[in-house]
Amino acid sequence: MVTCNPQMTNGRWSWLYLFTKFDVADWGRGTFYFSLFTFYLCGISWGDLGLQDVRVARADVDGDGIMEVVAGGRIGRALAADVPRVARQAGVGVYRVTGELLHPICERRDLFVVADVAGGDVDGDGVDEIVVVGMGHLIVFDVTDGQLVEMAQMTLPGDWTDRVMVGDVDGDGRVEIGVTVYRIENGAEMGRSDVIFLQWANRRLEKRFEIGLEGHVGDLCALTTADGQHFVALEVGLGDEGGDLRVLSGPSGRVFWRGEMTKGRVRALSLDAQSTNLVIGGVDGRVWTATLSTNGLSNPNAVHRFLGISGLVLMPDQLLLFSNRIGLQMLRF
Ligand SMILES: [Ca+2]
Ligand SMILES: [Ca+2]
Ligand SMILES: [Ca+2]
Repeated sequence: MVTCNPQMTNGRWSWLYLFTKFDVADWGRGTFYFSLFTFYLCGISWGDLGLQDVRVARADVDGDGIMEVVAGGRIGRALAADVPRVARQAGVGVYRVTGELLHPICERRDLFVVADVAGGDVDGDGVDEIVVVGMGHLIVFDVTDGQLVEMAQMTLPGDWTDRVMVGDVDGDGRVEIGVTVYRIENGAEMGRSDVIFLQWANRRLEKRFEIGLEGHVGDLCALTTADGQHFVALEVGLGDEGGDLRVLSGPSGRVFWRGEMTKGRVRALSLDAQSTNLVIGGVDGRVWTATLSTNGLSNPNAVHRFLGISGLVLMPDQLLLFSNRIGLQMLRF
């Protein structure tokens, strides 16, 4: 059980950081360290990224083998859909996790829209880059001398670009950037998503392949089986209804596995994975885990209930959850 009081910092409401220790090695048995704990500590430390609707990812931006946290989101209040991109403000930052604190390494506050962030070694030099997507624009940032420096930018074939991932989904040993472009024709009930996969080649981003789906993609991430098969996992839904998880093969888009994973067709707008282990964040604040085997995904295992998840990221020994709806606090189990 977790209870937490909203807290006010610097005169504004902020979010809760939840740092949950668990043992990835125990995952297969569905056992998490934190499920064994009967006590918790609330409000241990404080911080404020100054962002709303925070999306998070992991990236080792200095190549020291330790993952940093990437966080991006809106600055200021939510604006109407017809407000142009250049009238908006957003930020992104890279943070070092030290104990239960996030320490900024570099931040930028001069972006227009950050709908989602991802991290990975886009150019294959052994150090991770940061990828940001929002309102039809994709930007790759390199961390150089403590600065987020723009390495590449691309205009996507549509403005409704909600999600981005970095991972090797075709098993060629190099990562792809996967980005969703959603479109709905005038008067149509159902829209369509194109997931466009890009790769760094000839010092620029080139389109490699595309997977088309009926419906809206809530989130996506790369996933592998223990025997080394590479897949992309994505949630598909429409409006408030979703939770349909699909595990697709790289370029072909062939469905390897498909199933309803949120116990009530709740949208899952946050997914993250490390190797075979998938975390699913529902819009109702529930979090599930599942493991990919050659038979597909295991039954979802409910691990936590939170309030209004905006983003989550699986770190080597922690699960970080972000929410707009609770004051900024850090929980340690
Ligand atoms: Ca690092
Ligand atoms: Ca790199
Ligand atoms: Ca690849």
